[in-house]
Amino acid sequence: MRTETEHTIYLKDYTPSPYRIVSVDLDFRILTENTRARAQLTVEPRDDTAPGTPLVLDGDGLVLGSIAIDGAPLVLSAYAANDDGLTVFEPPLRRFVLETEVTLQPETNTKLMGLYRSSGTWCTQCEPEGFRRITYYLDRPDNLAVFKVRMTAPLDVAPVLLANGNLVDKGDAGDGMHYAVWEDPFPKPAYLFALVAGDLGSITDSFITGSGRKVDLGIYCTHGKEDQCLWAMDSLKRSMAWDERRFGLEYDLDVFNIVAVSDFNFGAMENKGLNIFNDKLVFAKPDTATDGDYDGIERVIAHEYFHNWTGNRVTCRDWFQLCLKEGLTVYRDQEFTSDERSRAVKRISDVATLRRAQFPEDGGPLAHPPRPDQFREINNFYTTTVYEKGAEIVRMLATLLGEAGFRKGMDLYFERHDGEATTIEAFLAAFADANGVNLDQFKTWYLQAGTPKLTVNEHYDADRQTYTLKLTQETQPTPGQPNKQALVLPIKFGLLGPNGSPMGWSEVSGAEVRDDLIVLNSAMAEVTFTGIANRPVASLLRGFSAPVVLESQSSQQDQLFLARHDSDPFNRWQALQDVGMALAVAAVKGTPWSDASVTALSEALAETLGSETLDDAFKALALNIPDEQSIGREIATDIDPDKIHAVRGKLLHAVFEPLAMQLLATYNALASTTPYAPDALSTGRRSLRNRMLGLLLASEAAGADMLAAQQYGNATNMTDRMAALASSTYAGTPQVAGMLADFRTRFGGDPLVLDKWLAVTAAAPRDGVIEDMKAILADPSFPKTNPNRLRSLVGTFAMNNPTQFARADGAGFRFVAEFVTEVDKINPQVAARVLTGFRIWPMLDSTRRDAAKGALAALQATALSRNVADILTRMVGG
Ligand code: 0A1
Ligand code: ZN
Repeated sequence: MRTETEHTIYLKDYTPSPYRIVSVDLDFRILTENTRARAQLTVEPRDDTAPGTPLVLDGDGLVLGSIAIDGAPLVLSAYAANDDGLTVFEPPLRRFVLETEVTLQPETNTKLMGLYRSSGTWCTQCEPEGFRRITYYLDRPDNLAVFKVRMTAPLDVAPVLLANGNLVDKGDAGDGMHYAVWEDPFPKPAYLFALVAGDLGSITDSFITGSGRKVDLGIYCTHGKEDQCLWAMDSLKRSMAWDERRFGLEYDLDVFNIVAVSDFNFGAMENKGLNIFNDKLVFAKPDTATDGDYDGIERVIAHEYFHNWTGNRVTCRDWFQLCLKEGLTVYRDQEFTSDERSRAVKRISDVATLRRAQFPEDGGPLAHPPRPDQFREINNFYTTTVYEKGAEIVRMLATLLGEAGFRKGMDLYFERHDGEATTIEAFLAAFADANGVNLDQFKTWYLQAGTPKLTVNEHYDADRQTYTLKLTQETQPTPGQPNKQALVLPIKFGLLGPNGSPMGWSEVSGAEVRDDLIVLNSAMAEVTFTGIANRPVASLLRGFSAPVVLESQSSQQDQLFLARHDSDPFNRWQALQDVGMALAVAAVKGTPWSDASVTALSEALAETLGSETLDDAFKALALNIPDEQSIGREIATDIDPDKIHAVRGKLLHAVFEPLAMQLLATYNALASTTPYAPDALSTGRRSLRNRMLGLLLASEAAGADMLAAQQYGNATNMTDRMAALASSTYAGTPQVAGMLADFRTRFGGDPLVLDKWLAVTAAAPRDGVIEDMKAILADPSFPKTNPNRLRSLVGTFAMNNPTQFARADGAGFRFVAEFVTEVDKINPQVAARVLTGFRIWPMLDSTRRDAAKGALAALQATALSRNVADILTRMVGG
């Protein structure tokens, strides 16, 4: 494999830089043909820096124009500049100002890192290593500096000039140019730098902080989209209020701006005072955005805003500590949504996401600890393990310490580390010290990869009136970690008596048990409860209190008992999923289900649907059978996706056909007459109604296809329209082709809605989908530089179309591999991300495994970016 530079970076090699940059003065002259960036860096040696120690600055693809120290140009022999950076051989051993000038080509920057142009707007992305594509710098998060930015640009194409912090000056610069000067008083690492220059519309608002300061809020976007930014603004204001209420954290600058751009590698970025967003996470109006889009916007606006404290005020010492800011901030945004909407529903959907995305990562070739100790390409570590598993770890901490104890830890963390770049160790120390507890063993969660399996065996002794739970934990080896240690598992639980009500006990022994919490910190423990008059049914891992795979011997009868009676909504949902899963897995493995077991599940689901106490959103989640990928993961070896698809289809049919009348009645009863609103109640109502539609289609109820087509045609909002389209596509109804064609004409002009069309097209489980995608990609008008378009089509295919991606003839694998080769030359981050879809290959049957390996081998034979080469090497081993 021919790759760019081969190098691995190790956590153990971390050393502070011998020089610090304490302040930065940047001067950008932005022109349509190129941009000139002049930097004046105030540099200081450390106290212990030896004379003659060179100053080594990062740079990526920069062309140096001029260089001077304290105003005096450097002679050629005093420095060396190459593609990786700039070295000044013998800088002065005192504070000095290094001045450099480079010329940038944002127009041709398709990697979307550093300064680039998106639909005419100049914008930046610097996390993690993009600032070095703007100027020579100590591009590492532990160098905190204050930034002052001057931008000069043509007034006609860039009337709006934004950067971090506060606007301190602006004016005319002659010749049709104007300028603005922004100053950020908070020292920050370079990855939080941002600037935007363009012709943008905006909406403005303000927020009064708890201490009475007024903050000006602005959301900037393409002209004409202003009315689609209102939900984002509303979400922002609620986030600001929530962080004060829940964590006592106030916003610190006088301005908070958000800019929506069309070309962006991720979701959004928390640059200090100037968040830059992928426009799909800003724009919403009822006829083009779904409830899911509204949720996503609220969540990500909150997430980036919360970073102001967890990430910006307290940042990371090095990129190995990424989950210090990401896991914690995801936990905070999850809590925000839980407080704003339904806690149970949020928890269920987060766990579903964790299982769908993180568990396969943790159980496959790309597994890594939440805090890795080595990497070749840091961009490949913005993973669901760092984000979502990182959040689970913080959640466990909160469970173990209780809400008050957790808050004490957070307060101490900010008290100790505000204004610093720090580590996971320091984070944990704050919680340990604030609560007087030892978290040494708990820390293993950050260091160890893999999803632990928690096995539970129960025994009831009627004579002694004791009930014993034998708990065993085990984590399988992962790449580079053959031996695993026991973790601290907080297991929330309850015992249910024969009538479904909670059961108490007189004593408990065998492990640390506090009220409704068992803390398992060894490989095995036997927890015995005494004074138990009848055999209880245990509800374990309530609220999914630890990110593990729970394996218990519980019978279908016990599970359905929990589904009816558990006071924990998460476990009620889980119990129903477990029953469906057991039937599906057994059938795939050759043991068909019995009529009785299917009937029992149908009845429990009917009861759930008819409940007067459960809410619609919960019911929508409960009325389902695990998806094809979940069933595949449960089976884990020699997977045949076609078989799973077929079995699941039959199971849905068997379980839901008897309920057809109830499904239809519910569907009709939930029809809405009020205008669209994105609140939790209306969203829940729509999701239940659309689930009914999906289930009617899946059970092949007479006329369901027509009903879906009707809903598609008459929908007054995108949620209902998309739901009808997506379930019809999945079911392959006769009307699908017409619906897809209609959608394309209706919405083809709106790129974000076109993404929905691309995604449903790519997810269709039918032959011919690959040819269709090839035709779409071959169309010269398809924008191959836009990450949203590429991900909607090929990303969806690789992640969400298991039968066609993992085709036995290898056509799906080859298609994705060829796409990766091509897109890698344009945007390596997007290419690498799509490639991770292959991580399922070791679980497939041998024909498909060989086909996948063949496609990966062909890819390996080509010249690849470091991003793709890194994923590929880890994927195939080597
Ligand atoms: N810190 C951002 C994630 C992010 C990472 C890299 C990016 O560009 C390559 C952009 C955004 C977040 O957590 O939202
Ligand atoms: Zn983040």
